[in-house]
Amino acid sequence: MPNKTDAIYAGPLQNIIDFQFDERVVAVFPDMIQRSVPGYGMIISNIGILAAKYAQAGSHCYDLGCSLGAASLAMRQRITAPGCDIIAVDNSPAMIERARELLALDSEPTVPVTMICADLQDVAIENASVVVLNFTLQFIPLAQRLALVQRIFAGLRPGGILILSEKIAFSEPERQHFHEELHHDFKRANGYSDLEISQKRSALEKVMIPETLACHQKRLQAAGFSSSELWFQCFNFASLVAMK
Ligand code: GEK
Repeated sequence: MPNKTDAIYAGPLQNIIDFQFDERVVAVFPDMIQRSVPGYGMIISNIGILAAKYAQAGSHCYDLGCSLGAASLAMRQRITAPGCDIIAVDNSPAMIERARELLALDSEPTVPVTMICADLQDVAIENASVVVLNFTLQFIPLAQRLALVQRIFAGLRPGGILILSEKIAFSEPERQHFHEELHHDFKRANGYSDLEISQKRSALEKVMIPETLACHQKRLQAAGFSSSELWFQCFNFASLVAMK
């Protein structure tokens, strides 16, 4: 399947239904995420670098909400610790089906990757050294986020890390406006029209809930993480690495 250009919200829509990770999104996903998330490619390659540093021999590395497995593939290329494997989870059957096809194209399999189609809430996290939530926590209901981060903390070995990337919100309206406008400029510069930007925003409104950096950091601390470092931010997109 060639990588198609995202035009899902290009025409005027009568009814904007809640965003879903279905076949239509899967077909355009690499294009959609590159043109929508500032620094996406850089974040993916640095997840590989972080995983190479923190993956411990004989441990599991998790990619929760893996979509097409970009972070798993980056980790797989870089991890050298012996006896590691990668467990990639997504609850969209269309995503996992395509992710498995892409994984099979990787001609030199090194670290084994298991792709699981499941709700990440139902997957045990154990003997982990690296856990990746790359733009996934924002889709988990607010009330369930602390328990999930606590479960990740409990499943990590000492010295293990959680890489948490999210679209973020700002409590001060002027800062929110500043970053949001720049993000829209980024999308316009990547060829999205104002109509596409506004229709996609409506589709995501109820399913993707961004929080402030302070809120994420407080939750990580409450879950037990000894520190969390902001290692990437561009406009309203950020990535933290939290250490156990
Ligand atoms: C990347 N990490 O390219 N259980 C499992 N998967 C879920 C759940 C859930 N409860 N909720 C949402 N997802 C990827 C990008 S995309 C981010 C992540 C975006 C999955 C959902 O099916 C989708 O594939 C992914 O989380 C979010 O590095 O598109 O903005």
